[in-house]
Amino acid sequence: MTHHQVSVKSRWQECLTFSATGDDVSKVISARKWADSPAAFNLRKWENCIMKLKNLTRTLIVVLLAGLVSFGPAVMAVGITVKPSMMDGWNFQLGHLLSGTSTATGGFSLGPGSPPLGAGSVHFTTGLDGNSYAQIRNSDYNGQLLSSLTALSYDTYVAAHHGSVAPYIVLNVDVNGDGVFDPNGGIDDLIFFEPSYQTGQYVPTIPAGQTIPVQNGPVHLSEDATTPTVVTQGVWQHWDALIGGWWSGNYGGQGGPPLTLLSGYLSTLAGLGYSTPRIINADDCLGGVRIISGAGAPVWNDFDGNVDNFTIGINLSDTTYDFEFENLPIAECGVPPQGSGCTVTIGFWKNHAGFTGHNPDLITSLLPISLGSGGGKTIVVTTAAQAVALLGFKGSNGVFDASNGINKLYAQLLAAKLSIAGGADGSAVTATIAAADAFLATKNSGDWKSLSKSQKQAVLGWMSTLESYNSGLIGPGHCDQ
Ligand SMILES: [Ca+2]
Ligand SMILES: [Ca+2]
Repeated sequence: MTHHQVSVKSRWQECLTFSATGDDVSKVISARKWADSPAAFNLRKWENCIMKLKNLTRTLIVVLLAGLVSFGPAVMAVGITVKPSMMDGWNFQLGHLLSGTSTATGGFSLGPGSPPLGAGSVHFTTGLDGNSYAQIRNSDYNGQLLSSLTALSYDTYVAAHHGSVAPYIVLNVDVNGDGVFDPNGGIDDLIFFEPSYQTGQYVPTIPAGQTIPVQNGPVHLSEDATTPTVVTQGVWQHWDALIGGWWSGNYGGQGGPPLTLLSGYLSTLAGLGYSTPRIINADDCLGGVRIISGAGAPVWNDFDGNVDNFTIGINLSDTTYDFEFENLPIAECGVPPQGSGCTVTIGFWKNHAGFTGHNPDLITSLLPISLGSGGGKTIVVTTAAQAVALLGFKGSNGVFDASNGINKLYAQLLAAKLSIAGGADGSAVTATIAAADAFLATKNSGDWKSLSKSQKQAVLGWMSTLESYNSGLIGPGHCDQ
């Protein structure tokens, strides 16, 4: 590890020679707040310095993730695995640009291919309507100065797209630093780093004269032959947003280019008297650091892609997020993950099947699930849509009837099995499930009216026990508690 530390020190010495202020890291960092004293600091040299440090930082992260502890005196690097049971400040959000019905999905998947870290990644699809969007947002960076960013990078994989789009980064910016986020008031802002614009071909810039580096070049024609691009389908690509081209929602962008470097953006804002723009959350669930796909038909129609290896550095303290698949439902913001062993009700599952505007599909990854112990009239649930129908008392014949006890048993049994598949302890209902499954192997919704009184009581008894389990009265407890 010693040579890493030496390397860090030597790189720091390089940076320090560019510093007008002195001999330790904190002074260099404070010097980067160049907007406060621009005459005292050479920004371009600082950026070159940071770029060199970034390469070293990446090396340190790899070492750290390999299980070896190696901290230099200045650069700190931490690796965090993000998965349903440990979201670590991240939340998914699905929606639609024009407040329509979202066809997007967001979650974790294995692969595709060999992700840059681990075995899995965040998976986004937009569906038929490319104005839909799926994003994952982190709320741990609220209040951080944009000028304190010393790393910002990630990897994308595009399985299907039109033209050249790939998952992009959005930062919520509190331009006037008043702690209130008001992008629609014309002062606060959203800024966008989009891989599709990293071709080096977008001129002029704002302010004029900036050089936006080509990333993942050379520029080539997109797979559908419509667009000069650096985004390539079917491979993992690394993007460095810290040195890349951004566009601003309120300060010169046109829903896309003209582009600016982050340093140029800070310069633009400083020229307007805003010297301390900060990252800001929209609320606790809607973090100010965002990775998103969609929100722009038609180029985002039918998009399918992934994100992994997101690194954000604040004052040379880097955090790298490794997104990983886990066969567990993804918690809503503020709700404990079901992977902790809790249960949820049929209503929760109906609203987390991918058909409501803002919630991800938590069901499909838990299927197939059998209602019945096999053969005969056993139902095998293989799709989220089929699950929603059964959870909604439509029974084996697809006809809504909440007075049919077997329909109600299907709903409670399926909800219980989904919770158990998601990690909840099912021992409190093992016997109930076995009895219900044996019964449902030979009976379905059409048999309800012909059942004997004792058979109906048995069905309603199983249903009631499973309802108690799903609502947390028995078993491991409901996830809201
Ligand atoms: Ca503000
Ligand atoms: Ca990963």
